[in-house]
Amino acid sequence: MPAERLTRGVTTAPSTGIVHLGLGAFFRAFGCVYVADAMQASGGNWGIVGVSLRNPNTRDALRPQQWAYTSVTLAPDGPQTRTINVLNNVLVAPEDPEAVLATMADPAVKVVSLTVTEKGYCHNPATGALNFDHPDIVHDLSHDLPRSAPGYIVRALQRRRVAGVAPFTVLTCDNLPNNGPLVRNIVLDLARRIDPQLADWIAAEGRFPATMVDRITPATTDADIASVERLTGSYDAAPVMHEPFRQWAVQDDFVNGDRPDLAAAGAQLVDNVTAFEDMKLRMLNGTHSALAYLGYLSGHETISDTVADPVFAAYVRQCWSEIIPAVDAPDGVSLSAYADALFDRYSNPAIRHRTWQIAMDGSQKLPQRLLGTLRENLAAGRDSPALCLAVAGWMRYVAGTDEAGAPIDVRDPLADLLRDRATDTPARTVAALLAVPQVFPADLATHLAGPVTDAAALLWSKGARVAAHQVTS
Ligand code: CS2
Repeated sequence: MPAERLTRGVTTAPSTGIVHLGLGAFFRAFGCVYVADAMQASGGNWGIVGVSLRNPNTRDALRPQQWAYTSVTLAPDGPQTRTINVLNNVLVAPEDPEAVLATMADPAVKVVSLTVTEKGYCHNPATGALNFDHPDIVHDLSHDLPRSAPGYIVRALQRRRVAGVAPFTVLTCDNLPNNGPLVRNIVLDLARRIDPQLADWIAAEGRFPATMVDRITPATTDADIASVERLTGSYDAAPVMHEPFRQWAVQDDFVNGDRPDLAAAGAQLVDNVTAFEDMKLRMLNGTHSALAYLGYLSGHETISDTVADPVFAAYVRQCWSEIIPAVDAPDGVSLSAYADALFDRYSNPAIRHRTWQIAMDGSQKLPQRLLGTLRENLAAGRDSPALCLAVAGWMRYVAGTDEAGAPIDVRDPLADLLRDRATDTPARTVAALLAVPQVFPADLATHLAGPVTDAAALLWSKGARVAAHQVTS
């Protein structure tokens, strides 16, 4: 007999205080759980309306469940499940942009949070500035009903200003450096082209706290859906699977101080998030990307499979030894203990986090994950052979063929351009890819040319696994 469908049942929905743009598995496994815990501890009207900016899949899966879903904590000693009941609705932006704007303009909404991935900010990753040539931005400049996340924020703030309503706080939860100031600049750039007075109002009244978000959340698979049905006895079309660990550092700067009691849920409300962000982006996301490219090229399907290979276990520790000198630890944090904890998290065999998933969108990720560290190491005269190999690994990967000659399904907004630039020899491929200004500022490219060409020569001739072994001292 088929299991019954999960539903919210008699649980009443909290009224809406948050709109979330980009409702993927990560935010449902992370922000929604913090908000559920905050409301359980301290109450408040912080129900969430999720917005999908692209496809209707999440809405269609969750609607028959009255927006309830299962969060599954994948501990090494077995899973734990919990029903999350903080969503009030899911809107699909391309189907009904007016409904999205009307909800964002509702005075009851105090916070608009975002996980739209790096590329969703429509900016130039190498400079952080809004890309006015981006097709969605070109569209949003001349239409009241937008397409892009920055467009939705600006047009909704425009409605609030006209109605005499205070702005909402924009709470970015993407893995970008200085994510609060970054999204503030992008929003102000766009607003200024639409209406300079609107931009002035946003600059004066708006708030854009920076955040550091952390919870490893692989994409949900059909096998996960079947296992949740076995565990809970109910069918859930869209559960989320995640590790036990979670960390959220949030700059405590909200319009009128209006926010859920995130501290009661275990978040760190701090004045300055930069040290947390740099540590996490460089030490976690930087090594995630390094392991993703080299692990994939070596035939490893997941991060836990990759670090179970002793060559890559040593390689990732070599990466941390190159990264740590370029990170200022947050007060009271030991970076070597942080690295040890990351190694344990990566090794969790219950987490099937595919190298292919993390390898996605590398052109948008490399600057903040690897290139900032490399820039500082170069300036300080420190060699970074393992990190240069990671950059070469990305180049080999985006060239589009694996070491056995099979095609790679490269997902990246610049995929075509990158594949076309990759050529016959490693040296020429490195030169052509270092000349992509969206990824490599020209001065950095000049300094990286030598060490990345050496790493590429090793990688192309010996393969990723042997190369990783050779750069590990
Ligand atoms: C990963 C991140 O997919 C990726 O690029 O590096 O999603 C990572 O799992 C999270 O940032 C962990 O907090």
